[in-house]
Amino acid sequence: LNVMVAAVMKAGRSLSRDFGEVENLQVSIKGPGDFVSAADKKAEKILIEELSKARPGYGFLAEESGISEGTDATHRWIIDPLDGTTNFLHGIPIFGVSLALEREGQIVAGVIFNPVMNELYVAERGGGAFMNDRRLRVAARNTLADAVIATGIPHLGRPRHDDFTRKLNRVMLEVAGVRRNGAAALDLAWVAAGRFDGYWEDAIHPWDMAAGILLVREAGGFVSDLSGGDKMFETGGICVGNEIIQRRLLATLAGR
Ligand code: LIP
Repeated sequence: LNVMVAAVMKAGRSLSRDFGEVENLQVSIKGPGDFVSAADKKAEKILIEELSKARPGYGFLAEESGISEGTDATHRWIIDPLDGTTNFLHGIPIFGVSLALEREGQIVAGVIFNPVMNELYVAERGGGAFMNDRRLRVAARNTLADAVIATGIPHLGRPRHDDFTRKLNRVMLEVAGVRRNGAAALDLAWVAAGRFDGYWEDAIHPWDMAAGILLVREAGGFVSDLSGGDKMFETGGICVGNEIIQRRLLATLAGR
């Protein structure tokens, strides 16, 4: 965890500096509605350099550079150097670095850092979840009518728009409020912190969710894919909350 925190904070400080001069950054388009900037690339380079120095041989799954096999087949870093790229490029201070460590296919540590809000989220399997050293618990609200639920809205070039609006309609009618913050890793961290009561999204990537899944679980929350299984990475779908909210949200999404 010390290695992870040091790497994430270094990458986060780099993002902070670039955020101050966001209008001068080089931006390229990966696909419709999907951007990458010099800031993402710089932060990813910092993470890969720091982590390779500290743990030579571990493999990587990184948003910008993809998969690289390590000599150590049991460990893999999962990296999103800048989650919330669109926010970042619009000067919206809701973005962060997300880093998880997988051991034999299981997420064993996760760190998420929002450098603007100076919030550092840390979780280790079996060791609890923390934000700036404060222990986290998911919210205790147990009816959807009291719940604030976060989601992600598909953008240009993303599949399943109709499916999303159907699901949103069902949820809207049941809950106290719906939010769209634009950074999946932070959405998950905010569920762990009890700010959001639940969160669902479809068509996101392992790097958006790996660290956040562990944070939610270690904060006492429940996590599944959109069918109630554990194929979040494979399907890109995720639904989280405390035991009751997670179950009710899943049922509402499915129209039950
Ligand atoms: C983004 C997410 C956002 C989600 C987008 C995208 P990026 O990640 O965190 O909330 O709705 O589809 O995946 O591209 O900024 O790392």
